[in-house]
This record gives sequence, structure tokens and C-alpha cells, in this order.
Amino acid sequence: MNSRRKFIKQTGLASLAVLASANQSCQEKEKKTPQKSVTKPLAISTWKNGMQANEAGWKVLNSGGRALDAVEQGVKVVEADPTDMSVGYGGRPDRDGIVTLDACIMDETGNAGAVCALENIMHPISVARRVMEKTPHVMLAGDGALQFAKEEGFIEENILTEKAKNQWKEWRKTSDYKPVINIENHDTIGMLALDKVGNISGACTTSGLAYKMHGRVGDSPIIGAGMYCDNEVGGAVATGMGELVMKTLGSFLVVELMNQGFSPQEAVEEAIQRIVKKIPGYQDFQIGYLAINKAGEVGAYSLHKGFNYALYADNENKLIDSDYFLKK
Ligand code: SD4
Repeated sequence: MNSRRKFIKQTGLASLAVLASANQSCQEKEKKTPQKSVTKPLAISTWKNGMQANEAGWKVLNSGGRALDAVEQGVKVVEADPTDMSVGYGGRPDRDGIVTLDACIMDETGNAGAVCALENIMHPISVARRVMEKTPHVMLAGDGALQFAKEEGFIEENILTEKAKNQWKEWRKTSDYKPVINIENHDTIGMLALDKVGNISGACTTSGLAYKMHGRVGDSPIIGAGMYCDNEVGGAVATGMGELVMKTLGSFLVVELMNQGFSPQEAVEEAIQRIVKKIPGYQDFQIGYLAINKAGEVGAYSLHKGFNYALYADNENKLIDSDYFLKK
């Protein structure tokens, strides 16, 4: 046998031996690892307003409803709440004084729908769901999204509250555009649910960054950036400075890491590390990720201190402070 063929044969045999032993140790591991019980149903949502989203979602989940309905019903409560100034009604406008809305939703079959730069609609998440269920598309933008919403029976209404308008007028005196970490310019609602039959869905909805440029679209309506679900693996949502999430396709990254064997906590930490490694100036912004997997395990991590989330599991709704990267 010539030496090259001999080498290939020997390395081939060696790899086979390695594979066989890896396979054996995998089988042993599987035998030894006791089957974990799955925590379900479960709902998890970003920020303090996630508490009310979870309450509404839990009603659906606890009565045996679908995770998709739970996340839609959950985030709708926050969209209609004028005190949350980063989502839907009462959301802060862009720098021209116009409230523009971004939202996306994904179901357990991997189907997805989204709207971006949508104006004058109270519930962008429900329009996103209609895009998913009634069109061959994933995303509709701006005027086209509004036209579709109206065709679907959504009513156009003014969602700019006096409070948001007055704050914007104040801001215009300086027009100083500096997104601030954790100061309540952040409150986007991202929600994930695992229902009683073990299906996962997710939703994300926002009015985006306060006083953004007109036409700016963030991560929240982008499937894979602001939210992503894979029913065989888990789901993830993001909040914070959307540009950093978009550049790293954060939610898809988290779910894919879980697909490769990471726990939800390991996956969200790695996604934050990715931003730290790749994006200069990351220290000036806040990013928070939430993740769940099929076993009902959860992960939460942010760049800075101050990110919190609501977790409804085992019949209890709790507000929890997330662990974070920048400890100094
Ligand atoms: C955006 N990610 O438009 C959103 C903002 C956000 O909490 O999450 N705020 O970039």
C-alpha cells in the first residue's frame, strides 16, 4: 500500500474508533442522565410590564390554550397601556413626533409574521399575526402594513398621548439624541410561552427608540433579531439597543446555540459575549436577552445592570433581576 493510502486508512480507522467511543459515551450519558421533568406551562416576558403580560398569557396557558394565543394576549395588554412609553398606545414618537410601531410573532410550526414602521394602530402584534396567517409574506412595512391592517378591520386611531407629545416637545428644545441605558426609554415587551402540550411561541412589540429618525426600524420586528422560536429547541427575545442585536442576529443566535447543546442561560451569556467581542462601544448601550427551552428551563442576561423580567411558572408570577456582564 502506498504511504498516502496507508495514512488515509490509518486516520480513517482512528476516526472510526474515536466516533465509536464518543457514541458509546453518549449512550452511557443518556442512560445515566435521569429524565428531567418539564416545567410547563410557562411564560416569560421582558421588564416589569412583563408581569401584566404574563398574567394575561397565563389565563390562556392555564386553561390549556395555545402558546401563540398566550403571547398575543399577553403583549396586547402592554400595547394598550399608555403608561408603558416604549410600546403601542402611549409610546414615545420618533424625532418628527410620529409614533411608529414594530412587532413580530412566531408560532410552533415556525410560521412568522411581522410589521414595521406601522402608524396609528393600537395592536401591531395582532396585525403581525394576520400577516403570518393570511398572507404569503413574513413582513409588511409602513403604508402597506397600515393598508393591510385596515383591510383586516383594524381601526386607525391616534396613539400619541398628550404625555408623550409633551415630552417630545421638551426634547425638541435640544434635540439631543442620546439613547440612555436603562433610563425608562426601554420597555419593549418580548414574551415567550411554553404551553401545556409543550409548544413554544414568541412575540415582540415596541414603538422603538424614543426620538429615532423617521423610518428607523429596530430589531424587534426582525425574525431572528428581536425574537426567534424553534419548536424543537426553544425561543429567545431581545430588548435594548436594536442595532447591536441586529448586527449579531441575537435571538437566532441564542436559539441556535441551544440547538448545539447550550442551556438557555449559557446561550444568552454567549450572545452577550458576541456583542462584546464584535461591537466597539457596546458599553454605551443596554441589551437584554431572555430564552427558554423545551424543558422549560430559562435564561436571562444583559450587558448592564438593571434588566429585569417576569417569569410565570409553577402557578407563580415573579419579577426577577437578570444577571449581567459589566460588573464594574
Ligand atoms: C429597538 N429593541 O427598537 C428596541 C427597543 C427596546 O427596550 O427594546 N427597548 O431597538
